[in-house]
Amino acid sequence: MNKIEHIGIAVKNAEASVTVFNKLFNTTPYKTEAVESEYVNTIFYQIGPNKIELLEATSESSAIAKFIEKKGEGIHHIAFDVEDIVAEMERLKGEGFTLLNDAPKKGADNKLICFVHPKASNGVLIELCQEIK
Ligand code: CMX
Repeated sequence: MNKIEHIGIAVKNAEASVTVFNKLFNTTPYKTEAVESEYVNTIFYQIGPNKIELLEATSESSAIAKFIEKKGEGIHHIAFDVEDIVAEMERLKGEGFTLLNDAPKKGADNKLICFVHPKASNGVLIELCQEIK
């Protein structure tokens, strides 16, 4: 794994949260993108070398809606940049981690992604991200 690619924060209401995070970061999002396959709206901030992704559910069946219902708003996942997502998935599988996708899928912000179940990583949901070149 190369570095943290972004940190995902689950929010109930994107519009209200953007008002807050704009003030906190003293900047505005560089991108918003709906990821229909995940039933989420995503909002990205660039803070120096770091990225923060706000996630708002667009359906009750979204993982974000379920997360907020169970745990409330807050940090949802940590995403790591990887060079070769397929190789990294194979490596993690071999180490006994449970992958939540059999194959990489298209995520927000031009990435191939795969999630790793939080039960295998001390309750932290991990996302692997490979930039689509
Ligand atoms: N971080 C830590 N723990 C989490 C979690 C998260 N983000 N989401 C759920 N959990 C917990 C649940 O609370 C549950 O805990 P308990 O067993 O103590 O009750 C446990 O993980 C397992 O829950 P589950 O019932 O097996 O599964 P859920 O229906 O809660 O789904 C998960 C959990 C991670 C499998 C599901 O959310 C998933 O597949 N996530 C990957 C996809 C995703 O998160 N998409 C949204 C973001 C998309 C994007 O970034 O673009």
